[in-house]
Amino acid sequence: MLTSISDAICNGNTYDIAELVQSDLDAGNDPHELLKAMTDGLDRCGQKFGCGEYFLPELIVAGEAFTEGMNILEPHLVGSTMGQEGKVVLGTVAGDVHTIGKNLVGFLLKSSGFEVIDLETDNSVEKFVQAVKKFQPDVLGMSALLTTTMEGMGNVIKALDKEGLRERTKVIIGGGPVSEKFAEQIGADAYAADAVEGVRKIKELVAK
Ligand code: B1M
Repeated sequence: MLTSISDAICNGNTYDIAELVQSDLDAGNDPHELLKAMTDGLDRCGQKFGCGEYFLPELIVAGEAFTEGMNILEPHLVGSTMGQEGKVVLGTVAGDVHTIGKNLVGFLLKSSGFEVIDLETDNSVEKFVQAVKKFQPDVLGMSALLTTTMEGMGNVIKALDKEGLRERTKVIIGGGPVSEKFAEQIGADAYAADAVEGVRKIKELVAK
């Protein structure tokens, strides 16, 4: 059944995905395994897009199918929402509308007791800086999925520095094209390869 879920995402089957997820949950499958299968489906869709087998419409419906599936799955993944571990401002950088990874990070943070201010997608340097001024988070988290948008992260860090906000705001970055090395280059405090690592590193940053 997990294969069907992965295939439904990869094939952008927005009609059946909710029912498939629900019936797997009813059958007692681990929600985290279902999430893995859904993410695997997206990865395969991305590979097909990368090699020219799929085109933009396929990418769009795969993203929609993932969101439909998450609507059913999310309540089953939630852990404790109690407690205030800290405040995180989260968003994707300018020109980037990939929401799914960022949403997973935000979701796990909330489940771990963090307050999350989600700036959603396509945030300019100015928008990030204004949000840091307004909300005074412990951590700013930025996500980028495109090699053409990742450079925006460095610009945000420079702007925070210029505004005197860098000292009190830790910065973590994530997303497909970025790496530990890139994080070092642009002066971020941390990099995370996935959402679970993201939450762990944010906890470490807040504890420092
Ligand atoms: Co896009 N897309 N896309 N896309 N898309 C990729 C990223 C791509 C790799 C596909 C490919 O070519 N194989 C490619 C990027 C190539 C590159 O730059 N290197 C690509 C492209 C080219 C594009 C367009 C330019 C296509 C076009 O128009 N010609 C276009 C750009 C749009 C824009 O942003 N301006 C585009 C559009 C789209 C859709 C809108 C159709 C759709 C997104 C829908 C949505 O998000 N609501 C989409 C999708 C679905 C994908 C793929 C298939 C899946 C992305 C995803 O959600 N993955 C993707 C291929 C792939 O990644 N395999 C692809 C699942 C998600 C859970 O993983 O986001 O990596 P990810 O997040 C992970 C980690 O990276 C990490 O944790 C998450 C969970 O473990 N993480 C963080 C992420 N952010 C973090 C932040 C943290 C910590 C960890 O701390 C703050």
